[in-house]
Amino acid sequence: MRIIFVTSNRGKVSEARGIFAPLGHAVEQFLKDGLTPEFSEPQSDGIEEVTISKMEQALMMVGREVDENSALLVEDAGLFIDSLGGFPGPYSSYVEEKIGLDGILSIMNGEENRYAEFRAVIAFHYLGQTHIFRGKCEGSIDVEKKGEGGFGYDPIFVPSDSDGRTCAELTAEEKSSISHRGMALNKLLEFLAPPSM
Ligand code: ITT
Repeated sequence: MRIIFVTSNRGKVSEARGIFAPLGHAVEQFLKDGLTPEFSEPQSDGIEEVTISKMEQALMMVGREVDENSALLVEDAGLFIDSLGGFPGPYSSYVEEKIGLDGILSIMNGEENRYAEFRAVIAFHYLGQTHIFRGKCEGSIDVEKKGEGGFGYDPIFVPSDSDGRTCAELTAEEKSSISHRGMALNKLLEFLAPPSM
């Protein structure tokens, strides 16, 4: 199957490729006139609502390119920090752009409760129907940035299921095996090819 991932984020695309390519599904990033698309994201407390809005926009952008051998994929993700009441959550992209990881680290300076979780909601549109899958990854905010891999908040996020390394210090395979996106994409894979009994 040809999966058209409508996103401006190359990191998301390469993680999806790592999961789908071994199973023979091609993941391509949608480009309009050679450029990655930009979504207008509704101001909303729910990443599910944002994902649904992204799918509506994606369907308009991609239009006739979706045939019976193609599917559309969009995703909204966010980092929810417990001591900040779930901030930045749905505003993660904006906050990363405006204050960056250093800004989050300084807001968290001296905070003992460092619990946080990544959440992802993906929408998959195939044969005229949209299906929703969710994933989450629990962990904590480190006191400094570590690692060169991954993208976004990975250098400051330590998943509970790892050995103390940040997501940016994990290999792509290690991150996908425990990440919010990996969990949501694996649910999608099961939907496409349920394990035989
Ligand atoms: P699209 O909306 O175009 O798909 P985006 O990067 O704006 O791309 P989101 O709206 O989902 O994506 O924003 C999520 C924010 O959370 C953004 O700042 C990402 O860098 C960050 N993020 C999402 N998944 C992440 C991950 O697995 N590791 C680290 N940061 C992540």
